[in-house]
Amino acid sequence: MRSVFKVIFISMCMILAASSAQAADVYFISPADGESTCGEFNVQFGLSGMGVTAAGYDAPNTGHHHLLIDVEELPDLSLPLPKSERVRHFGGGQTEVMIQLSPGTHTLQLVLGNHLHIPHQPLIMSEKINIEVCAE
Ligand SMILES: [Cu+2]
Repeated sequence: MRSVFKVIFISMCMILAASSAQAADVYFISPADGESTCGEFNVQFGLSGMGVTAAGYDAPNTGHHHLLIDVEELPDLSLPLPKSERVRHFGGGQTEVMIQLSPGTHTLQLVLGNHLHIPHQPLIMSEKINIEVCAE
């Protein structure tokens, strides 16, 4: 009988662990999808179910933000994310940034990466949002 309870307890722990991993979510606090903006604007990154840490620190259940700007074709997500103007790393553990983009429509997307800049598996990626930048 005791071993039955042990199995049930272990199973419940595994379910809880799995559901907490699935609960991780990355999202934009701002701007909102479809928002119009002029000039420099603030992008705030939201994360639930995990913690933010600086790149290089291998702490469980943590990662750092990557902002994808106008990225239509995702890079190989099993490798460290490349670093460019369109794939920006926030390896200092930042959760927001001021950016300026050319007038027109742009897409923004967030991807969480581990201490080696490799996206987590399963992926922790935001919806892709659209923003409209005005011509000043
Ligand atoms: Cu990175």
